[in-house]
Amino acid sequence: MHDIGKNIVGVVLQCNSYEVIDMGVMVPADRILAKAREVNADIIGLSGLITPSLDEMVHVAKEMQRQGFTIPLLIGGATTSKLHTAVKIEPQYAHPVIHVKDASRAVGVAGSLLSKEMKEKYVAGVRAEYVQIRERRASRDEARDLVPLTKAQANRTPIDWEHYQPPVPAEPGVQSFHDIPLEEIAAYIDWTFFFHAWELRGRYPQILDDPEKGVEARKLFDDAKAMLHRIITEKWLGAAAVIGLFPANAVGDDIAVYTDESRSETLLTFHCLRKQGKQPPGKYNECLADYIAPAETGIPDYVGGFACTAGIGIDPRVAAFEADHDDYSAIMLKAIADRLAEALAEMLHARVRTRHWRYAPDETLSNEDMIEERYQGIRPAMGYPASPDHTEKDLLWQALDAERNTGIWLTESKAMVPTAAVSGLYFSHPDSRYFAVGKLARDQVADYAERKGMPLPEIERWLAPNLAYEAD
Ligand code: B12
Repeated sequence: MHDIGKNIVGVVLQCNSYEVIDMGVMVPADRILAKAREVNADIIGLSGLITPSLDEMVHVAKEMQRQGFTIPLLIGGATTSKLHTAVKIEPQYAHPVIHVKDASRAVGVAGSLLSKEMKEKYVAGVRAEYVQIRERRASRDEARDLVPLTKAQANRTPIDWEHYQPPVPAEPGVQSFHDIPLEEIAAYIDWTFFFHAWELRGRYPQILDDPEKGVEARKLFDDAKAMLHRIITEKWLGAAAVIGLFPANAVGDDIAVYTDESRSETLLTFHCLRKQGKQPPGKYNECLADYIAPAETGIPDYVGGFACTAGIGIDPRVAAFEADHDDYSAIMLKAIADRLAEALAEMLHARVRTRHWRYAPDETLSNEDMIEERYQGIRPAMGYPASPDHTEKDLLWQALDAERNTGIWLTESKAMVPTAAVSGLYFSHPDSRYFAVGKLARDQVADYAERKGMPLPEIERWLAPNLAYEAD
């Protein structure tokens, strides 16, 4: 599951005279391998955006070994890493497996792999490095830096609930929004990330005057604005969203969402993970549930959820550009749709604070203030570092009836379709902040599996990048 990164690599390789066959997203291993045989491919490349792709890559490597492939396998994408490639993927396949950090390196790597003179030396070098990475990892006891779950729980975020009154949502329950005007959303775009998508690192607007990247940045920005104008006036894309504000209380490290204000019946429970790394004095083992009043305080609190997309109707437009061999415009459209999805999440959050939940009715923030997160409350997305478990999206979809209300659906690996989509939870407490759960010990993962009612090996697969131990 990945798009823009994969597209860019494809274009860069094509510009360097390689023939690239892009099979799209979420393609099963068998189809990839059958195609590779059919076209007699020299190299297979896989791209991964979110955690579940990592497992699929291991599966492809195993299948390549089983089916007797010998061609190199390249690994890339935002969620992949050299460490994961060395530890999990490479040992599955007896032929070269190489992690490529960005598109510019892909050309050199492909060149080395296809050159008779260079291949052997290059591959031996990478292999030796991966062996070293594995050895270092095996000798390092990651669990050593962690504290037992009970100890972490005792060092929760200190919130003085007795002297705090959680704000009551002005508009409780679920609300959906359709045909949201794109011009309203566009005002919330964070252009810095737009440039990242094109591999131009730097902050907007300074990047436009950068001595090295300025010219290219300006050209991209002009093209983006021109396309954005057409997207808006010609209605190329549709945007929809759903939000929900629910009575809730923390129950241990979970968040119980109640059916109504009587709080007698639980609609569903969100499960949270707690930071388990040893903390210095004055730092805490945070968990998102810490930001919601515990049930035993008897204080009525609330949690919110949202899902939004700005990618409705994008596929035929992208296909038309691709049919026209206009990869630049196809990537540009996807990059803008992604920006609009993020902008919509920002806009919704602002409206939730000022209108729907209304805990900050007088907030007046510029777009820059919002980008700097100078507002009260957070909106952690499932899959991001404070809530790395993608399967919790199932519960969010249930709470929001998100598929019916927005058309966004979840694939088996919990990716959202349309791809230009964002979802997450809302917390209103002024002390709530983003953090990274980081590495987890077996005691917490076992406890979490039990709370979720999910077999331990299954949740270990979903949380693989966070495990501080080798799962059985
Ligand atoms: C932009 C972005 C988005 C965009 C668009 C994503 C897209 N379509 O590509 C939007 C806003 C839609 C989005 C949404 C989400 N995102 Co997001 N997103 C990012 C972000 C900020 C940048 C990714 C990006 O586009 N980079 C620019 C491209 C050009 O770089 P790249 O993808 O790395 O690709 C380069 C290389 O990796 C390499 N490469 C890529 N593929 C290949 C393949 C081969 C063969 C080779 C050789 C090289 C190669 O070359 C590329 C060009 O140099 C990353 C964080 C980050 N800094 O990476 C998070 C990130 C990928 N997102 C993340 C998450 C969790 C999500 C959501 C699930 C959040 C949510 N609950 O809403 C959703 C999922 C969307 C879905 N449809 O399911 C996580 C994934 C973590 C994880 N472990 O799963 C990340 C890593 C953020 C984080 N730190 O936690 N996201």
